[in-house]
Amino acid sequence: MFKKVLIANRGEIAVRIIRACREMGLVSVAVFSEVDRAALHVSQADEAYLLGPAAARESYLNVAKMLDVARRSGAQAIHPGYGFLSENAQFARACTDAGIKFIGPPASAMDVMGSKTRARTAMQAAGVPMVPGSARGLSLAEAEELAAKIGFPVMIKAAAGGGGKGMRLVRSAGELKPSFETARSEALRSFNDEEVYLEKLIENPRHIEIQVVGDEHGNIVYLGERECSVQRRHQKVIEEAPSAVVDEDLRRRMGAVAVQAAKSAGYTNAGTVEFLVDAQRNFYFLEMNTRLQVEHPVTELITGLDLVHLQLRIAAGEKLPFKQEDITLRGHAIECRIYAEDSENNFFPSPGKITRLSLPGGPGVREDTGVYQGWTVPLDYDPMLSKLIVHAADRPAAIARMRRALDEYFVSGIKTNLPLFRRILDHPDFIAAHIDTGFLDRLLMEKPGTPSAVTDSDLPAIAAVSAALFAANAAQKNGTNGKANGPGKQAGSSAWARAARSEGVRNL
Ligand code: MV4
Repeated sequence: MFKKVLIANRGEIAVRIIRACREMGLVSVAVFSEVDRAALHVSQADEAYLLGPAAARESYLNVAKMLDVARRSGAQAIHPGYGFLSENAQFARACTDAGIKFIGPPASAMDVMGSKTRARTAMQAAGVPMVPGSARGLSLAEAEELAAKIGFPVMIKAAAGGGGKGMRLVRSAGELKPSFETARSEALRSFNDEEVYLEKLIENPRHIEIQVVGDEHGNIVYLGERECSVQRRHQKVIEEAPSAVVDEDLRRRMGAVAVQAAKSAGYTNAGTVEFLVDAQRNFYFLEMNTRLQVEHPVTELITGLDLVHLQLRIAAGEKLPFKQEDITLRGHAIECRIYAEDSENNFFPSPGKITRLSLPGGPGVREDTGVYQGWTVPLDYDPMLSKLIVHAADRPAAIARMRRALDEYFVSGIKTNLPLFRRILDHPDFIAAHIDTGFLDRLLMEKPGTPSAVTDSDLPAIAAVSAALFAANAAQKNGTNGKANGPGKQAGSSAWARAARSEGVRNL
């Protein structure tokens, strides 16, 4: 085992990896940009080195500077976290060339999965079920011919894309040419690679992914699935494990396919195979993420495993300490990604100083945070502040626990998307697990009580409802609702009320 690990990242994931290093007796080396001098990960690590200015190109994305810190600090391994350099095969190669262990898959596996067409070609050869479409890049004429064959609607996707970038939905033959041309030029502009390919559209799919982990001795195991359908603009908002639509049989089949996909790419370490799942529960390979993912904690909670410990052990050459049949899933876990975005105002970014921060705790609550009270959130990076994760016996209990934890969560100074989670967790479709990738957009279209929808003729009804609510609330406060533990108990103790109390406001 190496003794010193450089964490080439910032924020909550850097803190997460530093914690694993500490638990394993490894010395952790943090890196930081000029705006991150006072960041949490810097104070938590054993050592910290300045990379350069805030701009990621001059700091967290700078290969030469990162390797220079590795050399100066004497780190024998680099954990890239997620984002930044984590899926950069050239960086992985540069680490290897410099005699430093890259904690992740081999660069060759990153190359295969980094190109969606290379991945599709490899997965097709391995017999992995895929969305009907082309395995390689197409000309316009080829795209027109294929679309006519598989039928509209289709998706045009950039080979170098992923995560929703460089994608075009084409509903009919007439739209194909202009969409193809915009997709191509967008791909060229964004990825410096104009290769595009075509797939049949899967309408309103679920996004379900399988966690895999493989050692460097040929053993690969799947660790169940994560349901990641609750997303907005390709940014995940809530993830959970297990998925309500995946039964044991489907899990075994998706798991076997994910292991097959990983094996055929020569994959090692932790990775995720993403699938689209349609309403009939058919599943299709989408892409493979060659990194530790943001949402890995939900898998950790239901498997009882520590994925970062495993990553470090695998990178050090150890064998997986378990076999597939040793993996059992226990209970249900949900993660909410807390962003510095005002969900009540078009998700407007809200950087600034966190003047008050009170985090939830108690049974089954985990909070992976990269911030602290007094920290000024810079606007230079991703706006995710922390992840709130809960674990409970089953899905309803996990939802109840998450609602309770959200009630305990208090942030001031910046706006966050915390109010959105209360809406999601109270939504009948979420409660019934009727979620697909369109769920959150649909929820955001619903505007209960929009003032513009109110007319004068509604006023008497509004007055009547208000009076009824007032009376019911007063009855609950007086304990006359007959319930010792009903929702009325919460009425006097919202996070806002607690904040006001702690600031000396009386009678709340
Ligand atoms: C699709 C699709 C439907 N049909 N491909 C979006 C991200 C990128 N990785 C792939 N994406 C999609 N590909 C076919 N053939 C729908 C999506 C999609 C989506 C996928 C996963 C999670 C959220 C999504 C939101 C919108 C669209």
